[in-house]
Amino acid sequence: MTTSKRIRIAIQKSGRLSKESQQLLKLCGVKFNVNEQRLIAHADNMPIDLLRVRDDDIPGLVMDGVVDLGIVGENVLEEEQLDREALGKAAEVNKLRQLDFGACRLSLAVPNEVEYNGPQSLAGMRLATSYPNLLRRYMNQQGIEYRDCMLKGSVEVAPRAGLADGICDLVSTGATLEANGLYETDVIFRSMACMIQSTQTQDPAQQALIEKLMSRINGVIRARE
Ligand code: PRT
Ligand code: ZN
Repeated sequence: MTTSKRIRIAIQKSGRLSKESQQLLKLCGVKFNVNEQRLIAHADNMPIDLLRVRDDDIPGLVMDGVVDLGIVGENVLEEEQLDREALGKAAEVNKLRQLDFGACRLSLAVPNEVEYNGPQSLAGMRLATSYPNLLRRYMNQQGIEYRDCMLKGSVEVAPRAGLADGICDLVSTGATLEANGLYETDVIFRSMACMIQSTQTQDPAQQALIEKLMSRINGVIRARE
């Protein structure tokens, strides 16, 4: 694997995807050491640089061609695509494959005391979310009017705090909903981590390296199945 131009891969700096993203690359033979203070980690044995950023920044960095590859949740990717489409901005990426970690679902949930008889029960509610575009798409498909309340964090406490009637948030085990006296009513999006590529990669050596890396990723994931 030799090429003059290094490829850049954006991964989550710290959070639910960071360990597994790093581990996957290491299992593919990419040797690097992460310095917690540094944004960039250079691989020693391949022309690959890792860019460690907030997960929300990853789709945009790939869409703008700032980095070649990114590992991000499909939820974050889809939300950013809808956001950019609404603004008429470039939103194209090549989704190379779904990965085998980061499983979660984006769901609607309401307080235990609220009765739910189908999506119409949510009509007129104020819903707290960090995913306004995915929420809007679902509610429009269902033909339900609602109001939103944008929160980047602490979404699950919004109903108890009197900020919202229900929420639209990520769920994996359901423990957070339960701890906050909420129950899940509608699953609106199912998500895994995925590998995305910029549509702007042109250098054939870089493309060859990306293909080699993806074939190793396929092998690692197949072996774990
Ligand atoms: O700092 P940065 O912006 O990079 O990180 P972040 O805080 O935005 O994201 P992070 O690390 O929480 O999640 C990164 C990605 O992991 C998400 O975008 C999803 O693709 C994926 N993922 C998988 C999850 C979960 N599972 C998950 N359970 N992301 C968040 N959660 C949260 C959820 O928001 C809720 O607060 O966990 C809680 C619910 O979990 P359960 O198990 O109690 O249901
Ligand atoms: Zn984030």
